[in-house]
Amino acid sequence: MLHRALMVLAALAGLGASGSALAEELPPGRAHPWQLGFQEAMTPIMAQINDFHTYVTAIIIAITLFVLALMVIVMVRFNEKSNPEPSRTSHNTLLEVAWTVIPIFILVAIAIPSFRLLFAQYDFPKADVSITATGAQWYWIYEYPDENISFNSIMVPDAQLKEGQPRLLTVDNEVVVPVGANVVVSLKSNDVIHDWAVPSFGVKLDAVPGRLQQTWFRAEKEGWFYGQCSELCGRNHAFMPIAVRVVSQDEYDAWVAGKKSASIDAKGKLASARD
Ligand SMILES: [Cu+2]
Repeated sequence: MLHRALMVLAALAGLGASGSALAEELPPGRAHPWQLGFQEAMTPIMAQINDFHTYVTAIIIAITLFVLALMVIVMVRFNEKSNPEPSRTSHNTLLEVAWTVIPIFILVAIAIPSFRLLFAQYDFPKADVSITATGAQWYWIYEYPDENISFNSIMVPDAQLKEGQPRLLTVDNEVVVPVGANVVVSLKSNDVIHDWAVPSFGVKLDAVPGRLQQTWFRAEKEGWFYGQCSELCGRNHAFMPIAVRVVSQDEYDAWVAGKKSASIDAKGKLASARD
């Protein structure tokens, strides 16, 4: 029996391995065909979420196998044929203490790392970059209050996608952040509840009208990372993706300078149009 269970586990592990082989075809920061588990962790928080998930899954598997083994023993050894004279035992103090105390230990063993993770998620480091993200129907408005930059981020329709741009995830203006920087994202909403979620960053927080919420991430790899609005917010809920481009500090400074001069240009044009 144990042998068979091990074979099933080995087969599942094989599936996982083939899933990660497929994963290598695409860059990190997005879901892959036939993917099992979470997206690859790009922030320390997501790495911690991954570890916690593996840890709890191991506990669940152990408990499930234990209960399965007990059931099989009962079926084989205590059926009518093999055990015609049932015992009249109704009490076993040691067993009763054990089935009360052992689950308490298991719960404590889950609770401690769970609280540690919860504190890490809400323990904001000093922000290197502050961003305000506002959910709107159906796009995101981003502001960099320290840099005086603001722009809308709208999904690029299929017909306008360029080579290599992922469908339903590409936006016209992506969030740009420097690699290794602590980014604090303040979230609000213009209309209904949206949700700013980037799986590979381990970030998922509701944008609630009339309420300011905050989350943070520190991306440790350069590249493009994607997420989507994760709250059923209306007709175009599925079409308000979140794209984050993580770049080097120099590239980030250049991007900030470019955005600033673009907004000054736009203001200049507006002023001259008024004259
Ligand atoms: Cu939404």
